[in-house]
Amino acid sequence: MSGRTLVIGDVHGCLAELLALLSECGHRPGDTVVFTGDLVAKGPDSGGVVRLARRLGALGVRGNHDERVLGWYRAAPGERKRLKLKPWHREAAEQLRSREWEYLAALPAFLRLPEHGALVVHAGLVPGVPVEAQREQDLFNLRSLTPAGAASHRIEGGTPWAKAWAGPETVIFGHDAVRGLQTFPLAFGLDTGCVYGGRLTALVLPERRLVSVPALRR
Ligand SMILES: [Mn+2]
Repeated sequence: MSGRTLVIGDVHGCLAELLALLSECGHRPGDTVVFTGDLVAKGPDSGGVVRLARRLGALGVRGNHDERVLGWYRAAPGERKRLKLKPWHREAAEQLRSREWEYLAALPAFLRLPEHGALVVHAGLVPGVPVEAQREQDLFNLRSLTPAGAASHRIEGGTPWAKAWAGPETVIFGHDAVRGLQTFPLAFGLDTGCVYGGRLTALVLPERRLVSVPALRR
């Protein structure tokens, strides 16, 4: 029997909850773990999360917070001070060592899981636009479509982009902790706000079963 694929929403340095979720899923050798991005920042142990992801050989995509922290990594030492990182980005950057940086930097902006007819992105896709032609800023930040059909990174004044997604792939994404779990026939939003005291959620493929664990702190 071939292994399963566990797609996991925004971890944000919540290592203890990630370990609990893997256990709750019955994670075993042969399973493929995939992250929807924002592995780091805001939570307590970004370094531990990336170390575990690397050790598991996990796949995944970069999120907007991963990008912010990677911006510091990619900058020349003399430019770093001028980036004015937020404290939670600086703290994450201080927790990463070279192998973890390399792992995070190598994550793509989108990932196809052809065996599941699925596509993983951190935030979203503008319906009707091929993934290769999407703007990176939308892949990392999209939340809504305005009534005129424009991409919006906000919640207010728009509807979830995933509601308008007509395939053909099933898209699995994170990023929208305010809306929380989103389940549409062809799109699953898995950011259930663990770092804000919500839950950490996985979608188990091929059976499309949702598994989640509560945050350990508020
Ligand atoms: Mn995000």
